[in-house]
Amino acid sequence: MIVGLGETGYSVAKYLYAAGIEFEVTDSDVAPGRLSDLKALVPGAQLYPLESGLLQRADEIILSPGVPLSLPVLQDARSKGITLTGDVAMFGELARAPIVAITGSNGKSTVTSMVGVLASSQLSGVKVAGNIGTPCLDVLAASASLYVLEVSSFQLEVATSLSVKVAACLNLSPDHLDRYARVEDYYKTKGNIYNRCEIAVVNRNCAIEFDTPADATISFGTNAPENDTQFGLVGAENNPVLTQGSTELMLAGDLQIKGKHNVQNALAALAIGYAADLEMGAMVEDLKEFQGLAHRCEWVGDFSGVTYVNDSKATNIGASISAVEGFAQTKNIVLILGGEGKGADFTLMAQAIGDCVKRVLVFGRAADEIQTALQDVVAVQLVDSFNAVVDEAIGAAESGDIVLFSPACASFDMFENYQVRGDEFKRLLLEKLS
Ligand code: UMA
Ligand code: ADP
Repeated sequence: MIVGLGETGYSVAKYLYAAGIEFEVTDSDVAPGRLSDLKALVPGAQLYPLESGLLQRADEIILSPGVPLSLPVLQDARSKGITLTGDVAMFGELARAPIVAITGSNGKSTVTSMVGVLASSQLSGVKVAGNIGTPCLDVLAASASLYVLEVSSFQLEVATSLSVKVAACLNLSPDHLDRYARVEDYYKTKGNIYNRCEIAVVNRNCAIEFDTPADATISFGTNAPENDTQFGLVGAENNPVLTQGSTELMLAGDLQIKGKHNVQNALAALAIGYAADLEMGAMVEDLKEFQGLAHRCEWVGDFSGVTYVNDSKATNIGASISAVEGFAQTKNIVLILGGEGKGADFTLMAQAIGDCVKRVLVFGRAADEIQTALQDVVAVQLVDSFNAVVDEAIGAAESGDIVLFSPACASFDMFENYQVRGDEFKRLLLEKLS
């Protein structure tokens, strides 16, 4: 039984159909995104409503990540002994090439892409997939040499015994509090990445420690490394050297992607690549060329001395704090926040906002909540449409400032996803400024 017919559900359907395994599909929406594709794939395919009687007839239930395990219909099925699984867990059973699995609250897509690029320049048959956008079963191939998977906490709820060569949790900060009762539950779920790994890559600066293999744990962090199993930073704070043990690898300033968080992402990618047996010299040279991904602190343009940055992928407060900190030393910031708040505590942003943010513009469903949380530390202006928020930002910024769209919220209250939101931000800006 496939539950949820989005990208994951459709990918699972394609896999099962090709393997000749019978399945049914259920979704709480009557017209889910991939219904016409399913009907084209399987003549006569039916979509069923998500209800208990149906689920209890299943041999196995394959959940889409957006479907919470806590749904009573799923708990009922589990209590009847029916196995609940997901595409990542299935993939782990089926893959014949080593897997590198990357999770964390922020930086997953950046580091996954980096590792994909570094590995692809040294090996043929590297496949990059998972939460980054391509469901993992879509890249399952006999010719694969290495799988680099971005894995979300939602996927790790059911992928509790994923066998991987290298597992990494990049960092942890609060997110998805509309799904988890306590932030500790979210952190604990992230730790499932290490349950069956050969080599663990951990962040030395992360406050949460997981149980990882004592003789096969490699770490990265912002302090100096003590031995060859540690990656870290030495030298000047504004342009440190990325280092493994006592071996200097590269200057942070030689990276194309900017901000302290991206230096950490680069360290993580090198540590993961090292654990996956990639050659260090070639990795360092390739990393220097890495351009970064759209919607992650993406430079949109400079107009009348004002720099405009699209960070639409910042969908939680930890991401936006790191974006603000990345620009804090050089610019006055006009910060745009808002969208679907997912239960976050926005007062946690107050300290980072400090003196460097001159004005905050808020929009979307969480606007009131954010205004209440931050109005004692900064001027906060509530704006009632996305179009108007762009106008207000242009009006508020003076030469030398930066307009930073780093919303700290999910996009689903107003947009299909963060890409559509970021594209709309860029479109409106260019329309108004060029
Ligand atoms: N659905 C139900 N009942 C529910 C909830 C959802 O039936 O209670 C149905 C919806 O009606 C819809 C389908 O499930 O038809 C959607 O499934 P989904 O939400 O799992 O989304 P997919 O299209 O399968 O995409 C998922 C990931 N989405 C989520 O985890 C929410 C994608 O990550 C991922 O790229 C894709 O699988 C491939 O692995 C997106 C994401 O937002 C980018 N991830 C979160 C994040 O990064 O913060 C975790
Ligand atoms: P994810 O896939 O985990 O959402 P991305 O690589 O897409 O992460 O980056 C999303 C946003 O998170 C970026 O736009 C940036 O604001 C922030 N970010 C990226 N890397 C880090 C990091 N290592 N620590 C904190 N924030 C980060």
